[in-house]
Amino acid sequence: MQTETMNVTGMTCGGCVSKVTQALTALPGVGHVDVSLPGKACVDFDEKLTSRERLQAAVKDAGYWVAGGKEATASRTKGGCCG
Ligand SMILES: [Cu+2]
Repeated sequence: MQTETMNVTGMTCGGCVSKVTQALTALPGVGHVDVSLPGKACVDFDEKLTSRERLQAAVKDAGYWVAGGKEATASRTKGGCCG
């Protein structure tokens, strides 16, 4: 198991936290997920089953961004659970 800490941008409330948590938990090989405001996600994952890139993609698919990721500077077209 590896632990990845990501800076997630775009989360504004508890609904966002659970959305990101669910998106990460749904990936194969992901164990404990701890997401907290304003934008931190700690993920335990099995590096044989998933990768950092997939974790970041899951966050992106949920409508958020990972700071330091490839597209961190791209403008957000969606995001948040409320908007
Ligand atoms: Cu929200």
